[in-house]
Amino acid sequence: TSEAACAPSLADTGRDIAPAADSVANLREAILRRLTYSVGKNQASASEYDWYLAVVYATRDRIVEGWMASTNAAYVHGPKRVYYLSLEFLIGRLLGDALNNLGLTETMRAATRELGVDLERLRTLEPDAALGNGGLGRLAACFMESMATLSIAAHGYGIRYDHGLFRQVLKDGWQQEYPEDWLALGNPWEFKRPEVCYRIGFGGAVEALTSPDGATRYAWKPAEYVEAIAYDTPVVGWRGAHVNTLRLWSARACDPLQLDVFNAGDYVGAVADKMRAEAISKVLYPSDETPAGQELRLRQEYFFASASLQDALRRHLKQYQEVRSLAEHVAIQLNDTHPAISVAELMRLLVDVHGIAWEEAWKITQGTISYTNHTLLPEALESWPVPLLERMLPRQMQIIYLINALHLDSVRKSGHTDARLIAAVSMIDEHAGRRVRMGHLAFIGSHKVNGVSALHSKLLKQTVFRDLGTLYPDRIVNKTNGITFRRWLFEANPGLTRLLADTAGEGIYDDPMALRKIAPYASDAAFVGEFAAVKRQNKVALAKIILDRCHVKVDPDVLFDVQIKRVHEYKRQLLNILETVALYDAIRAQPYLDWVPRVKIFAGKAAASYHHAKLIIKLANDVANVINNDPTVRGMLKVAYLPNYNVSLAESIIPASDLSEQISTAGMEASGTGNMKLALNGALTIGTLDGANVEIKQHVGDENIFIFGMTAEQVAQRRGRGIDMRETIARSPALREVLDAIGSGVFSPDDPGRYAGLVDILTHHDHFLVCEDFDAYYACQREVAAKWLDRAAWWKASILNTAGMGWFSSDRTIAEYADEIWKTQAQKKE
Ligand code: RUG
Repeated sequence: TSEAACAPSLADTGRDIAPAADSVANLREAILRRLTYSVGKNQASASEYDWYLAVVYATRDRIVEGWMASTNAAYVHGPKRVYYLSLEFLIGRLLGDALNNLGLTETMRAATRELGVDLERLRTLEPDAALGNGGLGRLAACFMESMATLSIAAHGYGIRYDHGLFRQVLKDGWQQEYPEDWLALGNPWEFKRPEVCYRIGFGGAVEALTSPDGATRYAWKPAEYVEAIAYDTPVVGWRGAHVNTLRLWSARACDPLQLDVFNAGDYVGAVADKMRAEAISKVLYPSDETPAGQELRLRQEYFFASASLQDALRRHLKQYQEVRSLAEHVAIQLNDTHPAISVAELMRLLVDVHGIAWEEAWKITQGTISYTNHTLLPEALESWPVPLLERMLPRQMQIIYLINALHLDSVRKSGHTDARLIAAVSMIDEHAGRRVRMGHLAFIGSHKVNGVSALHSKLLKQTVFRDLGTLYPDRIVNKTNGITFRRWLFEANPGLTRLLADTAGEGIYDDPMALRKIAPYASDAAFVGEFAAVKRQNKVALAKIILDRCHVKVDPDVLFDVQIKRVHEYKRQLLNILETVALYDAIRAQPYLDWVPRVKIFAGKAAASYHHAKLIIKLANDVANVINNDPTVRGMLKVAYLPNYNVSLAESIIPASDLSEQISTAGMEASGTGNMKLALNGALTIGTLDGANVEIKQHVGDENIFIFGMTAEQVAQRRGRGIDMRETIARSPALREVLDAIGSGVFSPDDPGRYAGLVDILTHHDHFLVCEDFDAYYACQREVAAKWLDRAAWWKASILNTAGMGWFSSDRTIAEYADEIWKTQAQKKE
């Protein structure tokens, strides 16, 4: 397909970054053996997909021994183990990653060439493993790779969804969702472990049992059981030195069917229980920062938390023969509130199953668990109705009540009796029907709670966890997110990687801070020329993808202005669209001016139920239609909305970007990680002082980033004055004109009223302050254009972005977690 033809080439460095001992002949023979004995084909009859399978198996074989060695060494040397519990892992493709980390890319390329197959084409046959919605899931995938790279004995635990994030199709500009089927042809990376199987209970009742010594024990008798079956994927670190496991759980009914019902002729009824059980791992919830609010979601959360904890305890018992020392040897990280039920479940397992006294079990739980918060948005902070928890997880609800009672007792004992404070720190929210605040449960059950950027962690202390933070002042810490440079630089941008290594030395492969060494070349004409040539080559490749998928022809020499992320009001794609329309108006009004030609590139999915976000996608496409077909703009401005944004598409867009749009309402984006990937690849950021933008500014230098708009404090103040924007709009003729045009149907002649509601919201209830920031943003975009015209200044800033981004390696982030939260070190050599 043309998709294959347009994909960036696999670590096309001309040499293996981390050369391995394997020879081309060895690999060629290994592929052929796998083709014959695992795929069951000969060379003459093998399809491209058969070759792909054979190549993956041959690659995987080179990981497995290291995997076993790492696993054994963890038992022998006993480093503290880390369990990373995440409902999402947004992995993408694995072949390029594995080859790159093993140092086998070029050897494999040569081996496949000798067999008459093209490695690039094979690579594009791999479906993206999209078991996540966005930044949170991608962060988990980067962390897995960094933990392996740093030789930390870690397991990732999550759910093996049959269907990951939906496939987005744009039909007449409207988002349509289709199920994605990444497992349709099997998954050659994973190992099914049918023997690793846990029974997960739901519903039923709790029985109090009094033992002969008079003590009361509680036994949960679930009404229903579902089995959790493990599937393991090895995660190989940089240079292949250490391999960890990503263990994903699949749900299976205890009985495949009800035979009596089947024999009575009710074939559908006979498998109803099986369907209900297996629905748990059917689909990833397509929500990002919006509450799913579904019972099935809670079943998913408990299912994977319980299976993972049972598995961790089993491993601990095997190694240490008792559970009391758990906190000494195990760190469990909760990735967001989704696994927060783990606090109650670990208590249940320790107290009810392993017979540990409550106080000791609580110490163990708190000592073991820590929690990462990823959002301040109130609607994304999970809470579950008490009656639902009571019905689905009755023993866990009892435990939550008891944890809460003891917690509130200790609050009162420490002298805090104020009713407002007690209500605020209680795990039970009494406001709108009784609900359990899962963030509070995670906070109280953890020894450390972290935010994901300096600003976010500061705001956590001031807002959602203000009162809890005051009671436990040492608990909240910051761990600014990071990205793995192996995927987001070495693999996604091999041309740039080669240039950086040639200039700054091979040290950049192991020490991201060594990127600083290219700073002195930021004005060196020869280096700038090569840097620009790499960018141009990447832009040519992206232009092909845009032509192919959007039918928009773009000139690779224009400014590529990129906003790629989930579509959400707080991320303010709308602000970008309004500016696009204002620029369109300005170009038409004064066509003779020296406009900087640019293409606005958008990509991103909206949650299926988020109608407003879907309307924003439609607006971007409507605006694109009008502008791209208007001869008066003469290519000065184009708009392209690339459908079905995923990890692989990001790998093509990011190396080709000139300008990175990070324009969220200040205080609302916890961190962002796309901002880091783009800046690392030399895009200049236009952004607000939000999330990790603040730290990116510190690292790349104030003069190499475009900052505009209100700060988080100013946002709070502005909202305090109300969010009616009529006066603001009245002061801005450009904004008025844009809103009039959109609201009156200039971009939707087929349905002139389509955007009347949207404009009405912006005018009267502009919670995300799009209007208030509009003028500053428009002005800042003109500064961008001015800088673009000064080519030397632009390239200097671009190079200094790449040079300054070393700190944002996820290796640094993971090292901080290991030191300050998990208290673990690299595992000794296998
Ligand atoms: O929105 C946040 C991003 O700012 C952040 O970079 C990412 C990783 O920390 O997590 C995102 N996020 C938050 N995704 N889902 C949530 C809901 O809590």
